[in-house]
Amino acid sequence: MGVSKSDSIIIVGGGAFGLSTALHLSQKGYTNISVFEKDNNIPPRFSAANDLNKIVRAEYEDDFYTDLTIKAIEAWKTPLFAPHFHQTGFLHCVSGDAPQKAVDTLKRFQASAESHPKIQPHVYPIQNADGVRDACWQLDGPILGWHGYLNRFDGYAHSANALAAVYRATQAAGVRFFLGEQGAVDEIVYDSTLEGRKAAGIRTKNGRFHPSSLVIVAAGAAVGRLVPELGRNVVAKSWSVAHVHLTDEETSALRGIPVTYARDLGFFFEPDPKTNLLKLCPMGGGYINTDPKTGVSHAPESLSESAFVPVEDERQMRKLLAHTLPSLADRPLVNKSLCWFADTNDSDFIVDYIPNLSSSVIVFSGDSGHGFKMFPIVGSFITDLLEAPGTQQPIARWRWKKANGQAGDWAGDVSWRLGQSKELSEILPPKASKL
Ligand code: FSA
Repeated sequence: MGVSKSDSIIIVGGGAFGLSTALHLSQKGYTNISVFEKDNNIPPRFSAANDLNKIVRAEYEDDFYTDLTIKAIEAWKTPLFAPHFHQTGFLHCVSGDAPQKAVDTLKRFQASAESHPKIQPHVYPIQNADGVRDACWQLDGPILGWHGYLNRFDGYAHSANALAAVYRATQAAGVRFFLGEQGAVDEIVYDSTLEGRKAAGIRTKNGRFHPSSLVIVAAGAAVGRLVPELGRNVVAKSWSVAHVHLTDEETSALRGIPVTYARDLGFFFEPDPKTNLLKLCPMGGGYINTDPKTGVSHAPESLSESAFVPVEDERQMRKLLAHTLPSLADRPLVNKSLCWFADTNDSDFIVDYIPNLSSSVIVFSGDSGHGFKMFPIVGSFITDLLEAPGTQQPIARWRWKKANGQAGDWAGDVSWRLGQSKELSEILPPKASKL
């Protein structure tokens, strides 16, 4: 049982989970790896990680993910990843208007950071606006009622550049890449033999069949189309992203600021020195795109449908700037988009074989908006699964779950989010579909 080092392994998806899997498989000596990606470029435009940056926050309400992130941060400091990791700190607060839920969540994160021996020495409690200014003098707004903590152990990663680096490294290691028309996977092809049903390989949209011993589906928010068995266990969900375009001087003045987050408003990052873009995200319950026929949410096929942010999110991002960097609060917001993730109701990843297919298909999904920080190590979850005794994922929380009937709106129940999910159709501006 199990794949041998020379068996053909197909990875569907050239985003964060797919590329990291290719890297870890090749490092473990697997020699016959192919990545299929529907975009004609890596980083793919469909990948949530094709982005300027993502928060790398170690402290969780749950030590399991805290410990994993500490491992990931160690790996972020190694030569392949270090150029893309910026340990600027994480200023984690609530504003004076925050609802109790946000305050309670902040307290749990702070308690986690302050109780972990590796993180605690880097944590500085912040009582008020003066404390925020002490932590980051550039924040010259009123910072009304802000309190929380600064964690210097955390920071952010330049996610698009990190993907590009791993793409180059895996190509150099002999991983084959099928991109664009060659790489758009239409279906997993199954064979029924005397021993049972089993994947024989994949078929691309241009009609070509590629045989393989193992198919790993790392297709992010698009997983549901290839693996309908998941039902509503993975919900394609999106959050707004926008940027302010700064001058060279403004970028330089903001160099080194921590990732700044008021849990009730949203967050922003140090501006990128190459593009002078400062990325902003509002807090919210996210947006889903439920197919009325199946009840399952998928990311829209066309990128233009996601090339906007709802007005209320724009208002909230401006409020965040008015609190912190008021000179930017009325600037144009550029490169607006909805960033699609694969969400699960417990925010746990799914790293497991699809049952009853003789261990021939693995689903690797459910990033739930906190997967990218694990990029340097996330592919090792697959090599660990391949090497685990038997065919069951030893980590219970990452196992395949029976498809349940739960709708996609559990945002209100997830402790680290505020607000309910809305349907994309409710927020779509009339012109977006014509872009
Ligand atoms: O692990 C992290 O701190 C990243 S959270 C970023 C975020 O935008 C969430 O704020 C949001 O609620 C959703 O989960 C998507 O990811």
